[in-house]
Amino acid sequence: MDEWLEEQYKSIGKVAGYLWNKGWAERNAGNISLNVTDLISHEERDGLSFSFFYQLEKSMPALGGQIFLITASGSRMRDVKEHPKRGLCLIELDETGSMYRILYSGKANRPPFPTSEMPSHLTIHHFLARERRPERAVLHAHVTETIALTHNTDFKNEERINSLLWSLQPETTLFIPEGVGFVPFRIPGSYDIGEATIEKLKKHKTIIWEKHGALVIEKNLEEAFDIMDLVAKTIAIYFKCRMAGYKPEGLSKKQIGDIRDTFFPSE
Ligand code: 2HA
Ligand code: ZN
Repeated sequence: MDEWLEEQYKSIGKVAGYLWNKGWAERNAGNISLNVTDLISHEERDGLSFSFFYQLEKSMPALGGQIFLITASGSRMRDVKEHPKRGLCLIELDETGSMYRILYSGKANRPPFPTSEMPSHLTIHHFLARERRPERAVLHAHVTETIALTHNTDFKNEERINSLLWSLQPETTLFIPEGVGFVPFRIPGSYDIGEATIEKLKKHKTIIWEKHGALVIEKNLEEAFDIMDLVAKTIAIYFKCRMAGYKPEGLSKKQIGDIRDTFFPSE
C-alpha cells in the first residue's frame, strides 16, 4: 500500500472514531471526503483496477480527472475507525466531470459504492476547484447540539446563531470569526443541499444544516473536526446554562469587539 494513501486512511479512521465517540454518527450517519488528486502519482493511479463509469446527475467540469477518497455507502463510522479501508472508496471522475468510476486495488473484492451524500460532497468539491480554494477535506456529521439548536425556531436564523456562538466563549470569535452559515432544511443526499451549501461556503467554512447536522470544509480532516467540535462545545455551554435554569449572560458586544481588535487588528 502506498504511504500517502495509508496516511489518509489513518487520518480518516481517527476522525471517524472521534465522530462515533461524540455520538454524532449513529447508524451510518456522517460522511467524509478528501480530494487526493495531488497526492496520487500517475504510476500509482495506473496500477489500480477500475469499475464501469457511472453517470452523475450533474456534470462538474472543474472536477474532470480528479480523484477522491470518500466514505462508502452504508458504512458505519465505528467500523471505519477500525477498518478504514473497508469503509472507504476511491473514485475518479472522467475528463469531462460528468461520470465517475471506482478505483480499487487489483486484489480487492467488489469495491464499495460511495456515500448517499456524494452529490453534496462533489458539488462542494466542484465549487472549491472552481474558486481555487485550498480546502481539500469535507466532513459531515449529525452533531447533536446543532440539530437540537435548530429545533428552536429562534435559531433558524444565521445572524442569531452567530451572535449566540460568539457570545458564549472567546474561542468562537477566534476560530470562526466569519461565523457559521445556516442552510434551511433540504433533503439529505440531494444536489439541492449541495447547491444551498456552496452559496454559504462563499463566506463560511462551517455550515449548520437545519435539523440534520453540520458540515465543515478545511485543508485537512483533523482541522475540520476541530471546528465541528468547537461549534458543538459552544452550543453545549448554552444548553448547560439553560438546563441549570438560567440564560447565559454572554460576552458583551464590547468584549467580543475587544477580542476581534486584539486578534484581528487589521480588519
Ligand atoms: O450518510 O449522513 O446525510 C448518511 C448521512 C446522510
Ligand atoms: Zn447526514
